[in-house]
Amino acid sequence: MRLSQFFLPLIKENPSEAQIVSHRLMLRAGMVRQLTAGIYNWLPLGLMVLRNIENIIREEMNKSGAIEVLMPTLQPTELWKESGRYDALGKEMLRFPDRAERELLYSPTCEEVITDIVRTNFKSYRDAGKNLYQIQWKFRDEIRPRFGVMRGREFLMKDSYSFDIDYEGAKKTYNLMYDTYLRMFSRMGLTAVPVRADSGAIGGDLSHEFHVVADTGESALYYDVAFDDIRDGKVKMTTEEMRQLYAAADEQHKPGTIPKERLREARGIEVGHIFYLGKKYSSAMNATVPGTNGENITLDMGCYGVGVSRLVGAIIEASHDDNGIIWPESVAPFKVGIINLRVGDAKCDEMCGKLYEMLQSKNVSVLYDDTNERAGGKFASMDLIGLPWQVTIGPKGAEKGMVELKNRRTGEKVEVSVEMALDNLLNNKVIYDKRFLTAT
Ligand code: 5CA
Repeated sequence: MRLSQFFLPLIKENPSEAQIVSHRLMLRAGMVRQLTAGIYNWLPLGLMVLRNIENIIREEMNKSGAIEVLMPTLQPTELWKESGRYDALGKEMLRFPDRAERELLYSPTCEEVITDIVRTNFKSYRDAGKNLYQIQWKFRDEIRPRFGVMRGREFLMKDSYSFDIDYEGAKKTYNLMYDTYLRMFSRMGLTAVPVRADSGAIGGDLSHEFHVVADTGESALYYDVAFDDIRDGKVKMTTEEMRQLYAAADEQHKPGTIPKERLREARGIEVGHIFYLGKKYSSAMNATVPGTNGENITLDMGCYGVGVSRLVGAIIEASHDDNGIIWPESVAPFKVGIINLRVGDAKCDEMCGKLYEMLQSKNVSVLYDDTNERAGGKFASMDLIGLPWQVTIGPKGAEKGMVELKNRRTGEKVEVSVEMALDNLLNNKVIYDKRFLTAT
């Protein structure tokens, strides 16, 4: 993408309405714009990150055997009367009549609809053991939408729902999701601490929240120091071992459960939440299948949510510096930014153009700053939007066929030939490996 043809409305000053760094940076980097309280437009750069996060989630869910569906954002309220939850969400649930005066609601979550799909389409115990998921917009009329996409009213969620024959099956699926979530968040460059949690209006008696540790987090976390050691690479553990460690959020914390010297307290952003639901919805809504002897089996359920749009903010909270965002490569909107320091200079234009085409032909996503802005402004913008790699080409270097390659995270810069820059970017060689640099 050429910057001159892209839609990237950057903001130089800190927007006064943003209280936390991720919200500030998302506005400044032209990723989102608020339409009205807690409801956001996603501009191209923001949408690219959102899609990348979605794809990681989709891949990991598919790997776990879950199957994707798509349910509507609007639902009839009858199903909620059947499940007994019509009043449970209060004013958070947005309801309105259609032209025939039938009451609809904008889905805050989908237990009722998916249970309805399953009860009408599962014919026998052989259909059970399935985990169905979607990535779809939700609406909750939060009293205090704040921190940008972190607590929105409209937000994107991955929600999945599993239907097993018995408790053993449901527990297995729950544990599989626990493992899947750790893998999924780690692919996004995050360390998520799973904590025992309250299941609130969703229900059930076993639930874990997955939190990204950040000072701006809305929840208080209490956890075993081992989680920090795992994050810092000091300790390796299986997820089975991790499940035995102490971790709790807010009111679930029981002081004195582990020795003081092992206890860590921090703030956390909840990016995922899994629930063992048991038969709460399946018995209320009669989701049963005939078993081997024709007996009626009420399905054993679980549900598993990920805050997809919230993750965009959470990743920025976990990965930024004073100059802007630092995208983990797995979710970056572009992998590489090319800065042409002298647009109009034949050599600069030619080198930039060649590099741009080469990278594109190898399917490396690249944003080429071919605008007439001053050098200082170009550097600041490129740092702000946080692409993992920057290649700067100016007249002096171009004369010798040299470019400057910068790693956004470490800040390290090296002057290398354009071929070597290309080799680095295509083969993921690290620029600070001095042996590699001197060998050529
Ligand atoms: N039905 C279950 C999961 S399938 C459910 O709704 N769980 S939840 O209420 O915990 O939401 C799942 C995830 O959505 C949360 O962990 C959080 O990351 C995200 N989320 C919830 N509310 C908001 C909000 N107002 N803004 C942004 N993300 C939110």
